Amino acid sequence: MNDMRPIEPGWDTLDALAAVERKLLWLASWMIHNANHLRPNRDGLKVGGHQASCASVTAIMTALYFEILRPQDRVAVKPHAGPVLHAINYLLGRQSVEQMAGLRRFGGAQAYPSRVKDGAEIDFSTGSVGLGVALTSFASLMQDYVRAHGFVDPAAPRARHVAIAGDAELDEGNIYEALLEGWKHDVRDVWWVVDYNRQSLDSVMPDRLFGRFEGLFRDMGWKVVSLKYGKQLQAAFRLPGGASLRGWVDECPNSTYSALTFQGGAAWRQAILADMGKSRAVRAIIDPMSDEALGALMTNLAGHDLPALTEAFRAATLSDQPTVFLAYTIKGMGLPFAGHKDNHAGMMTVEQMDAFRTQMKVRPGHEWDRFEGLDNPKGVEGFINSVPYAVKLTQHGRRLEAATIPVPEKLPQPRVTGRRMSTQAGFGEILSEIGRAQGETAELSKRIVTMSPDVAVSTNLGPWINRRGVFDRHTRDDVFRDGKLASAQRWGMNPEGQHIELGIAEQNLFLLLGAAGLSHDLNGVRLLPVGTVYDPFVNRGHDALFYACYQDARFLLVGTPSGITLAPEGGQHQATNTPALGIVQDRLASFEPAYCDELAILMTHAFDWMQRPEGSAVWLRLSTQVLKQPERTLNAADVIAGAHWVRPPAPGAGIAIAYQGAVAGEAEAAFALLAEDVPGAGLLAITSPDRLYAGWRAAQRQRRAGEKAQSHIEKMLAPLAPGAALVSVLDGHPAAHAWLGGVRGSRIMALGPDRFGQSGDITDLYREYEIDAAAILDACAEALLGT
Ligand SMILES: Cc1ncc(C[n+]2csc(CCOP(=O)(O)OP(=O)(O)O)c2C)c(N)n1
Ligand SMILES: [Mg+2]
Repeated sequence: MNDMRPIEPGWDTLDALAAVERKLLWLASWMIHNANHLRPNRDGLKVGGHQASCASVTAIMTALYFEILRPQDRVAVKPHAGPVLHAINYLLGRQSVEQMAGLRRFGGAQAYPSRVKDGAEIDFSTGSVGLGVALTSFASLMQDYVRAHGFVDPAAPRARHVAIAGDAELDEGNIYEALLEGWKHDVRDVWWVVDYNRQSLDSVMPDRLFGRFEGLFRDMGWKVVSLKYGKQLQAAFRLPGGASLRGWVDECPNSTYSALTFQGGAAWRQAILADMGKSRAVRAIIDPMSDEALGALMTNLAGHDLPALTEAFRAATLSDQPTVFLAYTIKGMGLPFAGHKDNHAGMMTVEQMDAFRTQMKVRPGHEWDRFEGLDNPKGVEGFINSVPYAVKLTQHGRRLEAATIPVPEKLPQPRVTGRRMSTQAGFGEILSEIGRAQGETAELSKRIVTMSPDVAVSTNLGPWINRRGVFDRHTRDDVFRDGKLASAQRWGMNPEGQHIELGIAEQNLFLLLGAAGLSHDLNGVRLLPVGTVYDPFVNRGHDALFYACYQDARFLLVGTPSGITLAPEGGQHQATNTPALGIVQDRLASFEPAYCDELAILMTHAFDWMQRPEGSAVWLRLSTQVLKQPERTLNAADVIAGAHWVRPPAPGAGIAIAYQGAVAGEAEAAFALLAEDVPGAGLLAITSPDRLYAGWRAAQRQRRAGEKAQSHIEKMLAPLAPGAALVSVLDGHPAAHAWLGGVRGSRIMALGPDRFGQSGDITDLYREYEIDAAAILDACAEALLGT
């Protein structure tokens, strides 16, 4: 027991924890009840909430938050236990009644914990099951990273990264990808506490699963702590006849156990007697018990047993080995639908809530009072005020602060003018130059951390890695280099390395980018994470990318190569949807430069934008298409805003060609011919349909609010005649550009592959998918003729 806590005589920590548990169960249930029954409902839609899922995990969260966790620890809470987390923060004085009463309402507490919308007390957002759990492992890896690089005070206590997981989350494949990657990186200080209620949304889980989980985790180097029976049941098992009783419960199928729990003590008695009625010893245990006491005994699982939970957690704090706790629980514990298989979204009726209120000794009108109905309110208050976890980390609560890293106005870059090269090669060269860590870029260089799912070499990260090394907690030699075997890659691994190697699991890339991209908040250390991936395989990790953006993680994603321009590679490597994804993804600014001068501007911008409070993550879509690099001076602001004129149109011009990315050469060739017939025509380079669209929407909003505003695309297109023709082209689905026609009512011909690609050379593929110079010219003719 923690002797330091001010507990009154005759009252110990466990009493206080039990009171807190009771309060949390009440508050979480009431929050959901209030949202569904007591607020006006304007649209007739069920508001929802998960009282059973909350009840299932209340004791676990009580033990963790009020006894075990320390301020530096970071926690991902299963999404549908959000109300318990809000109630915890309320008891700790960090959540308001208004927010709780506003659960699931616009501006109120979010349905599922959200860093961005709920604020500084939420360490990790959750919602898409499985991802929050896995994120803890990557956050722990990043803790090792910032410590190994000397970015934090070595004396500062290490954080434990804890996921409070639903058992159905273990069905998500990304969990196992993360386990494997975590094993490779020898992660530590991770706990996954599984609320093992053996129920998901639809059903009760097969019994045989349990053994599988244990084995899987052990194989990955984890410690497995099975928390099955509470102290009361353990004591009963020690009595004569106890072994038979234990054998019976052990063998009891999950579905029968759930059903008996729902039915209660009499049903338990009947079932036990039916199987073991002849055993005098068993009868000696159960006969003297009331139905209620028997029901309580049989449902005394360790996941609801504060002594068992605190004991196990405390023991585990002695080691940094990753540990999974399989805590047996009952979904809906303590509520009328405990154990019922349909209880996932089940809710107490008004009558049931009234009875529950009486049971909790809460007076009507005092439902939100922090200590209402508790036998020892002063004692509980004193206890809560001494909770170790509750120490604020900064004036912003749990959110740390990190200074921004200065970004030079111009990044060091190789001379590209006149060279024939691709944006992918340009990216590799610029990063490699930064990797020299000289002059103005010294600090920037130190804060960049790169990562890639087994495509570091093929996305041109190699030269950077040669300079900066591969990160590993342990120093590992480069056998090839030591053996003097020729290789372009000189990759020893050591704690100073700045590239994190990942296996081919794109979800892991995005989870790691997510964790690294929150390092300023979580570790108080500003990092500039850069992840590379083949552009089509962004799709493979898209939910985790979405998740990283939802948390407002800051990183630079480089998708390369992309589109049908990776021609012979063909097949499923050609994704046309990524430019559209870049437009629709919130908190991700997406760009596609055609030339390396644009790329350099955009990389500089990205490192700055990632660090701004109003900024976001950045996505660069690059290509292996080799283009002769132009000699010119660009207006950086235009490139960043999303478009610049390569050949401005004559005032009142009737047509312009707009291109994006790798098809620049085709557009230029078509333009040269067009300009012979239509001398005033314009050629527009689009570097970001995403920024253009966002800017257009913002200007519309401003104008609706009565302000004067002109977006960048409106400004760019202004010289054209009203109703002028626009021909746009990109190596991606043309929907990314089709909206441009709406800006000034232009007739638009939007070109781009809208079918699955295939192998071929660029000439054949551009012709087949109608993005070559001839197709662009045809579209110009069509647009001008107006047919
Ligand atoms: C990726 C994803 N798929 C589906 C859902 C919908 N969903 C929410 S909770 C849930 C089941 C959760 O079961 P479990 O994790 O065992 O939690 P419990 O409520 O039993 O504690 C599902 C399928 C989701 N949130 N995320
Ligand atoms: Mg479950």
